[in-house]
Amino acid sequence: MILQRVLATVLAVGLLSAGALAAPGHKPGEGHDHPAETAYGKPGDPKKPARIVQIVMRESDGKMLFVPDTLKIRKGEQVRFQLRNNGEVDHEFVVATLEDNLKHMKEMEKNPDMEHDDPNARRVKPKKTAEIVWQFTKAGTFDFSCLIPGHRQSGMFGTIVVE
Ligand SMILES: [Cu+2]
Repeated sequence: MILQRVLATVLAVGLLSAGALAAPGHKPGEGHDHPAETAYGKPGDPKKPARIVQIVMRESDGKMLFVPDTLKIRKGEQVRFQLRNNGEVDHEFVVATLEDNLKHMKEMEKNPDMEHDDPNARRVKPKKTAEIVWQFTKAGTFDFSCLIPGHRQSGMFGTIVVE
């Protein structure tokens, strides 16, 4: 009977999925064991020691800026970015490759209300603070930017040299 065969298949598939869920290291509801490694490093471990780098976001005379806007980091170093928005409007801190950030900036221009929930990005309200812990596992020159439309063009970007 066709119906019986279909039921048998559904049952078999059901058992396979249950087996996959029970596989070691992939317990349902648990976080991912291996944070995504990117070209510019990976999400840090907040429980491990980190170098503290304070970054202020603000506006000044029609410009928008990060202070400081150049950082030197040792390869392998974990950094706790302490972000503080001293400005009058929302700002973002997004660390990535320059290429990724420029691409992302174009997407934000098309979709200004885009919300981020990424380990490499934080949005900070005026007079508020936020943190990102990031480990720079690869040498290179990377970018940090505010990708709210118009902000990067107003000067809101910086450079991270990892060596
Ligand atoms: Cu901004």
